[in-house]
Amino acid sequence: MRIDILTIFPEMFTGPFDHSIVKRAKSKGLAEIVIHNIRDYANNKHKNVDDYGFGGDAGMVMMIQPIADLIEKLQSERTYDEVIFMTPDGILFEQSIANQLSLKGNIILLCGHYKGIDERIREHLITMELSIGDYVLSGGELAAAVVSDALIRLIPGVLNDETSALSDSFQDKLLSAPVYTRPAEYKGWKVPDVLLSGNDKAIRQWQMDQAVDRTKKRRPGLLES
Ligand code: 6GU
Repeated sequence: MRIDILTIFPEMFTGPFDHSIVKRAKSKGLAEIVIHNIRDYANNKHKNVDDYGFGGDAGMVMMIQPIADLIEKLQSERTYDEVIFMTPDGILFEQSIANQLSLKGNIILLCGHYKGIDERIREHLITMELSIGDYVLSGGELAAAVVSDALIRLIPGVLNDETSALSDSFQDKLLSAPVYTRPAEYKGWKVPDVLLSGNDKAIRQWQMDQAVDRTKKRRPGLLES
């Protein structure tokens, strides 16, 4: 999978993709993330990427030309399955959407800023709009990093059996059961007996009960759907 991220703050992406599972996916050649600076495509003297909004509302709007030229250049080089705009008024990103998008070959993530981007970009160039939750971030960059991470760990071959995504919280609309490691007792804090019993069937049953119990208590809405 190739993810192209379009941003006016490319420096924000030095870090999030250089550790852990995403780093391994990149070094195995299973994921490629390419960061593009929208400002490099501005064809005006001052490399401006925004302008005053029509209609007199205070606030700057990201203008069409640099973004359109960048998207069109990328699309002339390869085919993209989705051109996604990261915005708080997009559809809510959740595990089922991550599962679907992880099967795609190439996607573009466009990060917005200021009051927004010229609506004509959304009308003519964007195929999907995603939000990561009902709160406002300063820009789409952190959201794009969240979405990229969630997709990349699902690419076949990225995770091994031990880290399998199948047991993730949300994969079966359940939160995960609690986990423990050695020591079996720490200053009187004990690991549940069943986990030390060696009874595999009883352990699986306990884990399922715990998952259902936690989901009922913490996220009852997940069980209704
Ligand atoms: Cl995708 N962008 C911004 N700016 N804020 C958000 C968001 C995205 N998702 C939730 N809040």
